Amino acid sequence: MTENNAPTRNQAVLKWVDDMAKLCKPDKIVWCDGSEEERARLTKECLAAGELIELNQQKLPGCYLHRSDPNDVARVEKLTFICTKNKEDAGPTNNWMAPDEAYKKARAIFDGSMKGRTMYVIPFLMGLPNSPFAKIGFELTDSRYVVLNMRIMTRMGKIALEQLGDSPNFTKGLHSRADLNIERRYILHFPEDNTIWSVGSAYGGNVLLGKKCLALRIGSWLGRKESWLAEHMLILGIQNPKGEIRYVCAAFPSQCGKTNLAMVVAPNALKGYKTWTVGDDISWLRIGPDGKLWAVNPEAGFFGVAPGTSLKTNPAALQTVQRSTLFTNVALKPDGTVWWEGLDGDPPANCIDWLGKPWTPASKDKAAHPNSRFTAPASQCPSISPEWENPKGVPISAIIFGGRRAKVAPLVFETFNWQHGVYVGSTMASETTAAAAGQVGVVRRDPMAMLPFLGYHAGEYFRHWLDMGKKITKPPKIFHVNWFRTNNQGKFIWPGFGENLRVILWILDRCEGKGDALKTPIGCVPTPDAIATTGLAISPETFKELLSVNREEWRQELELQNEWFASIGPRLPKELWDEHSALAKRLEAKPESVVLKEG
Ligand code: OXD
Ligand code: MN
Repeated sequence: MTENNAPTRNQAVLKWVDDMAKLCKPDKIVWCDGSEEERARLTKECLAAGELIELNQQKLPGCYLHRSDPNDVARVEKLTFICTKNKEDAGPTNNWMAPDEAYKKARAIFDGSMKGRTMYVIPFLMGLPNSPFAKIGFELTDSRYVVLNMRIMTRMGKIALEQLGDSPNFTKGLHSRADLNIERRYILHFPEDNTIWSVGSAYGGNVLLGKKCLALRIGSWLGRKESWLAEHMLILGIQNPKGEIRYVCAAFPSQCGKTNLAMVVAPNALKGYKTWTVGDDISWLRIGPDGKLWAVNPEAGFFGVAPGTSLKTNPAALQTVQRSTLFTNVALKPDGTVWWEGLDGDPPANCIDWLGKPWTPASKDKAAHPNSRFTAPASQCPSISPEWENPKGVPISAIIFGGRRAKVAPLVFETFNWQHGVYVGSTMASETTAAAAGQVGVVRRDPMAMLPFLGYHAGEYFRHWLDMGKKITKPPKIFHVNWFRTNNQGKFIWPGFGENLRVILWILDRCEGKGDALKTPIGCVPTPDAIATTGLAISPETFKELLSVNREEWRQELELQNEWFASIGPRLPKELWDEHSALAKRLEAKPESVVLKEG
């Protein structure tokens, strides 16, 4: 048994660690405590082993660069499985493997995979200590890089052990790099066993098991069981000139600017407004005693996409990553600082690219990988909310679903009620991005931005959302936004970034029974003057185009939604088909032009 040097007497933990050690056969087992001493020791070992490169410590104190294996740079959805006893329970949107087969396949790869290596035991907490939202997980890993990342992304060590006490109630995560062979790579979730096995990868989204695996896939399963929601949503606080703060949650597919919106800065034209970051990727939502929906960010750090992050797009993120940050697959400049495409200023005259090769602006490949990342403590963010560690969470006024659509979806619309909002979330669509391996630019349905992160059947997930709606006595309003609408030349017509706040202010007005809106078949859009446009170089015609709802495009959209709903099968709630038919009817009805003053 591993008991001797273990900082816990929890028998369930000790037995499981022992069993996993027998399988993986590490030379040594180290229990992580999350201390500064541990960070310094592991960093030193990583530097000696070439797993980290020290960056310029004057300019970027506590910052290091990691280069991953070139075949291991993104989440691999085709190797990600939900392993439920019944295939039907994983649903049509997930890869499924029978638990026995999955354990057997992975066991063969884990067997002896840690020989000559150390197994690190990471106890971690997702959420805040003493919070009804908190969940405890363990990750056993043979990667120091994983330990260092988990230290930033979660609350790890003693704090998690204390919270767990003697309880056998924890998520069992096992990870080994094994031989980093894509043919022997699996990301396996066993929701019925509260277990995650990830093998053959070292990329964050596949191996930082607290994040997508626990907080979303296993989290969504637990959420259904325990009546809460685990969602792929940022949490943002908006303070008005009177000092009142309202919070919104927003779901966008990967690489559609969630981190940027979570740290958005009010443009000069919106004097007196201030924004507060609570979370940039994941929300756990529960019904509070007041009947409202309350959200917590279960993470402690940001695992953000570097390319495109600049003073223009996200000054707060740039400030956040100036210290104690791990960079993965970005370019290295001669002065020991980092660079990526989209960073302010000219590209460096020369640097070392993410593969470790010399690069100049004449090189045809990118210097930083399009999915290169920074891992940084959330506490370093200049806009971090004073409430971000409140164990109760923050009350949510609005839920925003955001697709990435060149046409069809207007800049913003308000749904008619919770059920209609769930329908809009369930039919969200977007183009694929570089966060996941595979083709980029293909339109796919991404319900609630959860397609790659659902821990169970999509139809039942929608049912769970509908059921939650019946229990929330003071539900947030649900909206849909699309920052990505283009004109006929294919150019974006909305400036995005800080200006998105103008749209959010209209959303908040609507939540308070203010803000003018026009009822259309798809929902309520702002009247042309309901969104502040002072200081925006947008013509009234363009603004009209941004808010327009084209009935013919929506009829075609309905056809596509038909196929999508049909693909979910009989577990798709009837209410969503009803919403689909109701929209079809509204599209056929005579155009209305009712201006609604009331929210
Ligand atoms: C992420 C993702 O890394 O959504 O957050 O892929
Ligand atoms: Mn994400």
